[in-house]
Amino acid sequence: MEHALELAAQGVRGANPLVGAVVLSPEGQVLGSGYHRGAGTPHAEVAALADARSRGADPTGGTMVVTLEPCNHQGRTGPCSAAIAEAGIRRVVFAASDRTAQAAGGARWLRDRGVETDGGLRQAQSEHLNARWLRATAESRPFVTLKTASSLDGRVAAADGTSQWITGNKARADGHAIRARVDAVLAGTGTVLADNPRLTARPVPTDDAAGAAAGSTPPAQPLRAVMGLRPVPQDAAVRGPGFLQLATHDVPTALAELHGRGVRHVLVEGGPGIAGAFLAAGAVDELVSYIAPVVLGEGTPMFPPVGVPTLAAAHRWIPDPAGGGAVTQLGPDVRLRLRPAGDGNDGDNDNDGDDDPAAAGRTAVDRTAAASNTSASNTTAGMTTDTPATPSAPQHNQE
Ligand code: AOF
Ligand code: ZN
Repeated sequence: MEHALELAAQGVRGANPLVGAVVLSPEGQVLGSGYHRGAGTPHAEVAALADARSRGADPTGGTMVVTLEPCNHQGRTGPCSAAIAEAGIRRVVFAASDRTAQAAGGARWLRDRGVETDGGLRQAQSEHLNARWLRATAESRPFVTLKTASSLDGRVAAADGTSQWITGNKARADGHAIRARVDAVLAGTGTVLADNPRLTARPVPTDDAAGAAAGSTPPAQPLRAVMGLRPVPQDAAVRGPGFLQLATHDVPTALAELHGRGVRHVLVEGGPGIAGAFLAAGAVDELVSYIAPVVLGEGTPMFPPVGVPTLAAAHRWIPDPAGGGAVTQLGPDVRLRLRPAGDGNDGDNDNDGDDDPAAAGRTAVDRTAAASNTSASNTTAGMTTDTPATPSAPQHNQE
């Protein structure tokens, strides 16, 4: 199970949880292993069975060790429960139960067919790994990835408002690759009015083979959601099939509407007002921050005031190694992948050294109190406005 958990962490965060699986022979030898690589790709159990077969191994009579109870539903892929039964697996050991309405019940289904099942082994680690996914699921809202692209000094536009391009091609290509695997991309009306972005996923030419390969197939297109009350011009580039306006300033309302349309992973990318609103609402599950080695000195900051009057109230983040590393160099730029601290998902006991004692003692409630302290002066990017502190400035270096 420890190995399955390590495998799980190689997956990419989003609509689905991180799940890893190992198939053992009746004698306890590893026959194959796998992990889930994101929504629409094979589930961990199916990947592990395929791995075993590709090595010429027969899983009949063996044991499936998996970090999540096998799903019992036909979703984007088939039910793992049936795949496990068909493979002749005799025993399933899993960590956490699947409590989603759609996929739950796999262990029972297997038991009813004579497969021995044991749940709860390393359950806390599995749930810790997927803490924010579990939270988003429990709140019936999409998993939220916030993307920022800034200068070294945290600015998304120069003093004159120019913002294209702070980061280089590789970082931009990476951002487009995220767009291609989310269900929706969200920006504020301010960004749409200032920058007229398309918000589509497009191949960005880079000079390496991976970039060329990515450019050979048209990427899947996310919904394009624009949040805010100001009208989106009829000739805005974001319009067309797949466009929707979320006519609200309230983050939970916007997320509920997206969820109702089947969105399970939303990429929030602009501008600072929207970023601040999601942060203040505690609704950022993952932060992907591209940082360019550029100093601007002045210009639009990536976040507006977010209710942090003192260091102890800071929004703290923890490097997230899932999906291939918390820190990645992309050409001249750096990508940080971070998960929020202080939300009940730290204070962990996984010995990965990522516990943050300062953040662990601070709760979301403390932060809410800090936010309301400054909201009287209307400097916080709360849920009552989507306009950043500098509404006339372009808000993001995006297309
Ligand atoms: C598993 N193994 O590796 C994962 C599971 O839409 P789908 O078909 O991709 O199903 C997604 C749901 O299946 C997800 O919400 C969660 O309940 C479960 N994820 N289950 O047996 C896996 N990723
Ligand atoms: Zn499954």
